[in-house]
Amino acid sequence: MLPQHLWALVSVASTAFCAATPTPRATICNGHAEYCSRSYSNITYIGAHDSFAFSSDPLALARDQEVNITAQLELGVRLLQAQAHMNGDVLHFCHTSCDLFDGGSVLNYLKHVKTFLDSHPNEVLTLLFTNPEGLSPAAVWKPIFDAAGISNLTYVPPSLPVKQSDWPTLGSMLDAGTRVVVFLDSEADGPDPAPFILPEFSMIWETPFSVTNDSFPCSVDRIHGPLATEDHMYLINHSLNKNIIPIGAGVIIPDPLDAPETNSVASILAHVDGCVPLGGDRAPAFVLLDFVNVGAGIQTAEILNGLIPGASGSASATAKGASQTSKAPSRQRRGWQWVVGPVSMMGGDEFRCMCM
Ligand SMILES: *[C@@H]1O[C@H](CO)[C@@H](O)[C@H](O)[C@H]1NC(C)=O
Ligand SMILES: *[C@@H]1O[C@H](CO)[C@@H](O)[C@H](O)[C@H]1NC(C)=O
Ligand SMILES: *[C@@H]1O[C@H](CO)[C@@H](O)[C@H](O)[C@H]1NC(C)=O
Ligand SMILES: *[C@@H]1O[C@H](CO)[C@@H](O)[C@H](O)[C@H]1NC(C)=O
Ligand SMILES: CC(=O)N[C@H]1CO[C@H](CO)[C@@H](O)[C@@H]1O
Repeated sequence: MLPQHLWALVSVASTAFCAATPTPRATICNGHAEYCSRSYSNITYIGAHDSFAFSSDPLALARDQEVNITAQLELGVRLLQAQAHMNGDVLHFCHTSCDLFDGGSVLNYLKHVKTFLDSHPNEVLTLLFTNPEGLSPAAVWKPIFDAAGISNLTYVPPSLPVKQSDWPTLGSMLDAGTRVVVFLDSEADGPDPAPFILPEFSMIWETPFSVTNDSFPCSVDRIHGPLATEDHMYLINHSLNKNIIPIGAGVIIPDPLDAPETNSVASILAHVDGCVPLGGDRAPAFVLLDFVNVGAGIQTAEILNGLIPGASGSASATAKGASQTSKAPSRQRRGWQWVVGPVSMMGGDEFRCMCM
C-alpha cells in the first residue's frame, strides 16, 4: 500500500504527463479501430463515379448516381470522382458537357464536402477529379479549395510520386488533420501545380473505362512512370454501361437496371480477382461505382478489408489474402479465392452485427 501523499504525487505526475501529450490520437479511423494503423494505400475504398451527376429522375439518362453527395458520403463512400468543365467563367462539374448534365459549381460541391468533413472528424476522404480542359491547378483549382475551406485539410506528401508502400497510416493522417487526399488526372504535374493537388497516374493506375462487358476483363489502362506498376495503388472502374445505339461508335450510358447485379459482392469480387495479379497481389485501393446506393459496395469493401468474412471464409484470411494458399472450391488465382455464398445469403442486420 502506498501512503496517501505518494498516491497524490503519482496522480499529479500522471495528470501532468497526460496534459503534455500534444494531440489526442485517433482511435477510430474511417469507422474502424482496425484501420488506424493501416496505411492509407492498404485500404479498399468505395468511390462514387461522377458523384455530382445524381438525380432521382430515371429519365435523366446521363445520371450516374441516384443520391446526393452528402448521402453518398453517409453511405460510406470515401472517394468522390467528378469531371470539371468551365461554364462561362465558373468551374462546374459536368458530364462530358454542361449541356448534358450540369452538377453545379465546384465551389458549391466542395462546400457540401466540407460540411460532411466537419461533422465527421475521423474520416479520411479522397477526391479524384478529372480536368479535361487542362485548367491550371494553381490558378483555377486551388482558389476554389481555399474558398471551400478544404485546402488546409489536405495531405501534402513530403515528395512525389509516393510509392504504394510509403503512404502514411490513416491514424497519423487524422492526428495531423491532413485527411483529404486530392488527385487530378491531368496538369497536376504540369507547369502550374498546387502542392496538395496530386498527379493521379504517377501513383494510381486504372482499369479501362466505358466498359460494356459485364465480365469486366482486367487490364492496366492509364498509368505513368517512373514508379513500377506494382508500386502504384489502383482503381477499378466497376460500372457497366449500355450501348443504347449500337451503330458506329454507339451511345453509351450508365445502366441503372444492371446496378444491383453490377454492384453485388460477387460481381465486384470477380473483377477484383482478375486485377489482383496485376496489382502486386493486392486488392484495389479504389472501387469506383455508379449508383452507389444500390447493391453491396460498402459491404464488399469491408470484405476486402478483412472486416467481415467473404474471402476464403474468414476475415483474417482476407487480410492476409496474398499469402493465403489453401485450395479454392471455385476459383483460385495466385492464392486469392473468393467464396461469396455465405455473404450474399446474409441479411442486412447480420452485416451490421458483424461490423460492430
Ligand atoms: C441529400 O439527400 C438527402 C436524402 O437522401 C436529403 O435529406 C438532403 O436534404 C439532401 N441534401 C441536399 C443538400 O440537397
Ligand atoms: C484550417 O483553417 C481553419 C480556419 O482558418 C482552422 O480553424 C483550422 O484549424 C485549420 N486546420 C488545420 C488542419 O490547420
Ligand atoms: C468479355 O470479357 C470476357 C473475359 O475477358 C471475354 O472472354 C469475352 O469475349 C468478352 N466479351 C465481349 C463481348 O467482348
Ligand atoms: C492490404 O494488405 C493485405 C496484406 O498484404 C492485402 O491482402 C490486401 O490486398 C491489401 N489491400 C490493399 C487495398 O492494398
Ligand atoms: C466507365 C467508368 O467508370 N469510367 C471512369 C473510370 O475512371 C476514370 C477516371 O476517374 C473516369 O474518367 C472514367 O469515366
